Amino acid sequence: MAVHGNQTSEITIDTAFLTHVDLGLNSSPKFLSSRYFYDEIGDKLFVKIMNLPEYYLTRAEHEILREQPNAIISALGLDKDTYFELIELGAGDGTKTKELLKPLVAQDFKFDYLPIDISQHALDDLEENLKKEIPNLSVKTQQGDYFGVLESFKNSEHPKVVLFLGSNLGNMEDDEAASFMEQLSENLSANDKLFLGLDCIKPSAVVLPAYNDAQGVTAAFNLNLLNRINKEFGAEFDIWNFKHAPEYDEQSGIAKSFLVSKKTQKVWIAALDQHISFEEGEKIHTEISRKYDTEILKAILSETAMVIQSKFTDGKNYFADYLLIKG
Ligand code: AVI
Repeated sequence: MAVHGNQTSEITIDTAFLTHVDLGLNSSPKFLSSRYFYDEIGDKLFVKIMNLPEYYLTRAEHEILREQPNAIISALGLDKDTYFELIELGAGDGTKTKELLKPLVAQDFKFDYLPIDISQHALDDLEENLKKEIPNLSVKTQQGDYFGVLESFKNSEHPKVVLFLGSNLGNMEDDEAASFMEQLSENLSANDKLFLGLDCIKPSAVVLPAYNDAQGVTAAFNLNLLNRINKEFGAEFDIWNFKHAPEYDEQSGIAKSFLVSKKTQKVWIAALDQHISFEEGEKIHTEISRKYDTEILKAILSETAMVIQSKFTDGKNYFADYLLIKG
């Protein structure tokens, strides 16, 4: 939808996001999805998060890929004479993936690397970087949403290895994760593989600081959602009137992030032509970061044709990359 603010400027409104804000802030309890964290500022804050001392996830998974590439390659059971497609869901900056790509190229495997991302900009940066670092790698970027692109490969007769790293599955509620895995499985053929990175259940003393760092970067990441609503929908959130509040339940392995209203207040959202009321201490649930163990993963996979073949962990057992095979 295009809204003409005046004769010279045109603002495009993300209607799906606006509908979500309307639904989430008019619900009780209030919620907003972490899917909307990732605007230009959110992307930059997430890169900072990945380098924070408290955010162990990226380093732990990088260690697995850096220390065990040959064990992973041999578990993939690839035949050197058979071409395969190496598909990555969510391109990122490729830092971790390069640990696999380099030995695959050096060992003369026949494959194309097909990173899928919604952002063409992210894909262009990745492609340029890979050209410099691994000149013999064949990269075919795929812009679009995961399932749209996977659907287009569905009938390819080539074996596929799909990478879904970074515990991104953890940002889904369990029912959503289960239907995501069902859909993924339906787009694969028998013997195709999925290499799935998941953060493991562990004590609160390790998990909570990762979502509540001393420098306040994660707080800024969470609060940026309100800034986004201000910019895109003419809202008047004063972010100083909200605070970032993460919680973690060791028993279930579920971390949740909230924005908590510091006082009773009403906030105007112009694009909704509405005031939203907050009580003092009222929470907006903004993110789930589920931690896994093998039993939980098995439950998520129960309606799919995917089975766990092997598991790779870092030295501290903080993170696990599971190799799944479609039966
Ligand atoms: C992208 N995702 C796996 C991150 C996580 O750990 O849930 C997003 C994040 N949220 C706060 N810090 C990092």
